[in-house]
Amino acid sequence: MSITRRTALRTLAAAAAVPNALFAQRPIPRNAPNILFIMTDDQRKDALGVYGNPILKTPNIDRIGNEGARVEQFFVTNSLCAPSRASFLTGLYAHAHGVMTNGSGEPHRNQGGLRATQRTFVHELRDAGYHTLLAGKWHLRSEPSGFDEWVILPGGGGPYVDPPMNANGARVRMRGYADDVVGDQALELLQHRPADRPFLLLMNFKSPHRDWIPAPRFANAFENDEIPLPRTFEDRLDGDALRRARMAIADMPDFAERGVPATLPRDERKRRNYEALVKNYYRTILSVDENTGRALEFLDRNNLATNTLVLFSSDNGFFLGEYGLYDKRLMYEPSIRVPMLVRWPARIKPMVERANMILNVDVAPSILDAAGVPQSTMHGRSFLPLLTGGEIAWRDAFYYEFHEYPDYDHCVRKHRGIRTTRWKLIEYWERPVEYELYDLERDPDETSNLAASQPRLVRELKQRMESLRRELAISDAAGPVPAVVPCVPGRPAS
Ligand SMILES: [Ca+2]
Repeated sequence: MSITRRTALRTLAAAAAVPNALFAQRPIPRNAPNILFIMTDDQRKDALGVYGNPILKTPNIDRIGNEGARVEQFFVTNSLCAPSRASFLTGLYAHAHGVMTNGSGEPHRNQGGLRATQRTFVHELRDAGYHTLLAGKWHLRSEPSGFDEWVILPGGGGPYVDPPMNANGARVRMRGYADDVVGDQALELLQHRPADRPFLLLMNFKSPHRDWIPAPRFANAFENDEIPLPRTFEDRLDGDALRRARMAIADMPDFAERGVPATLPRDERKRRNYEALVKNYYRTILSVDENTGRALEFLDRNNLATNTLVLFSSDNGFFLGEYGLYDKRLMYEPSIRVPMLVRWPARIKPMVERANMILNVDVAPSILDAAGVPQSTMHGRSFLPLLTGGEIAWRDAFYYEFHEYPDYDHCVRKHRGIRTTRWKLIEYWERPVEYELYDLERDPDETSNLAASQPRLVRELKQRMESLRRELAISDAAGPVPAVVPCVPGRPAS
């Protein structure tokens, strides 16, 4: 079926609408804010003007941080699309919500979706009387649940142009550039929402994710800009785990047909791939910025801005040439740090939160806190008090985990770790077991592995990590630690 995206939504919305009152078990709290949660894809923290990017201009997204709060230390607890998105939705770590991997490859084929019984903050808000909406990338193998209306891109995002979508269970094909379609759909959902109840809208962009195809109007942006190299561009990471990982920017095939022939000498290919990657990545983010602006304008035009909580974040970060790498997964800072901008004029004065490590699992409890529907069964906790002037004790360490191995594209071994305000310990826990220890204060680029020279600190941090794992109810299977299985590069990841 090929119909215009507007007609599609109008038609499907009528079929899908279920009287929300049926679900309203609790009264809507007085002054409950509307909630607009904008999720971008693979967008690292510094890929925004408001976080100091010298080349990429993002005036619309910057508004959220300038008119609200800009969080300086926001992390994902698993730097991969589906597990991180499930953590945002549930407030839980991957082992608890069950989405350990993206669900690609044979060992993971039954994973990648939420269980039918798994509650998310969306269910809680709907039960509290919110009108709940979703437009854009979903990437969980389970269908969206808890939404009054939803329209999602296929799989991890689908094609960039004229994307097929699933609207409330019906297949439709839209017209246009994927993130413009996400913008259109989001506005359409907002326009015909019921006026008598607050809304939740998840607006999920996809274009900064591989393959980095920009909208035609941005195809030549940054053409004459010089892209500086990261300090660690020529660094080589050592150890079994990192020798296996296939994330070298020199070897990425993506730009072979876009001006970087595979026949170039490796050093030249590495630099040219880097430049093509960064420019196209930034170009896609221009679409995210423009469509974010359309949503903010909608709030302005309809006098909704004051009592709408707007959040902007990303499911994971991304290497742009650090250690000669692209992609994410690994527990280094460029991969685990993402933006978190929060605007809610009724409650949050413009501020910068620098001190506290805030996590993706904190978002669900924070949104519920803002809506007046607090709960206590999640791993994360509300960070709203940190942004509204409250004094609360906060964590000084957090746990990280990555499970998608073997993944035939990237071959990044399973690992886990602890990050404190100063130290980071990474444990590749299958045999051969490897540790990496970094002093983030003296070595923010994580270039000097101190694990061999500081065995006592490794032991202490490992104990702290174990105690965090106990708090999160994570335990290892009985029996000996398994040896790492081979990862055969080139086998297709679905
Ligand atoms: Ca992602």
